[in-house]
Amino acid sequence: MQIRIPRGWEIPEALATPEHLVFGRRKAAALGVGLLAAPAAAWAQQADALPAMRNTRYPPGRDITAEREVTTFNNFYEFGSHKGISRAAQALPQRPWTVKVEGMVETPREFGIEDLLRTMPLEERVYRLRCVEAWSMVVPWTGFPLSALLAAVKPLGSARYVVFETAAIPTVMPGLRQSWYPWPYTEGCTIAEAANELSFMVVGAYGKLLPPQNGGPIRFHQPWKYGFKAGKSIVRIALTDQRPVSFWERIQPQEYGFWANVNPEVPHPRWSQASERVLGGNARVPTQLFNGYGEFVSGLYTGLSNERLWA
Ligand SMILES: Nc1nc2c(c(=O)[nH]1)N[C@H]1C(S)=C(S)[C@@H](COP(=O)(O)O)O[C@H]1N2
Ligand SMILES: [Mo]
Repeated sequence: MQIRIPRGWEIPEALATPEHLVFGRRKAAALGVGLLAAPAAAWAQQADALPAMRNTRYPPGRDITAEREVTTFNNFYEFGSHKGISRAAQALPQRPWTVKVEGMVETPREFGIEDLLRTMPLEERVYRLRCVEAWSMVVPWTGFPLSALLAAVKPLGSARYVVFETAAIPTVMPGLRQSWYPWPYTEGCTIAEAANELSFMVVGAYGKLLPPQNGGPIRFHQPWKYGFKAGKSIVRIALTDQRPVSFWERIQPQEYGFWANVNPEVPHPRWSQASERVLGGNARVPTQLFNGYGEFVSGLYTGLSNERLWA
């Protein structure tokens, strides 16, 4: 079956994002102005629209989590080490925003977020996200395959890893004052994992631009790995031949490693990973190997039995 995915530039004019409005709304929120007048609020809602065709190759097998849950229960330590950071995160300016893609590539480039929205092959994917803390959610993300971005810079044959570096802006991120954390938040994966079709750069959720608390304007997601691998608000992607040591691995290497593939049979040192609480209720469901994405990714790990693949 052919799935036709609309390109960014095929978004109907009426639904395209008037930049000043989005920015204005964020700025209003950052200033604590709160709700705009009703007609302006309706406009602002439309300004957030980011329509894209759903790719049905990855059926989630569970109900989509309510948008309200996903946008108000977050891990984003730059804004504080608790789940209630969504309001504080509105202070993160979403425009202008650039992502450098550099290191071991033929043509290093700096992309403006608007260029990515216009030129990358946007589609919607409903993915499960399993946090290492044993909660999970199901989110309709809008984005594009990481492979499409890497193709634009042409990785060198010598590159072995992809490193994701996320924003660190002290004026708007109170969490950065917790100076014992190794900021900026950094994550990474192998080139083979990056090339996997599931590796997804996320620029939207629920048919709208990605809100800052979920990592707007651009984050990463590999749904077969624990959520901490999914760096938010990315500013730099570097290709390298050195395995990166990521944020959590630096803090607590016994508990959080490089691979962090979901496995219900390998407990965290302090809790079981056998089941997970689905956001929006107290129901627990069994956790699945590779978070249920084994058919797409298990082949990445053959011959790596000496590696600690599961944490
Ligand atoms: N920059 C940054 N990215 C981050 C984190 C963070 O603290 N800072 N937390 C991670 C963790 S532990 C999880 S579970 C997911 C949560 O994403 P969500 O808030 O959209 O649910 O983001 C990940 N990405
Ligand atoms: Mo997490």
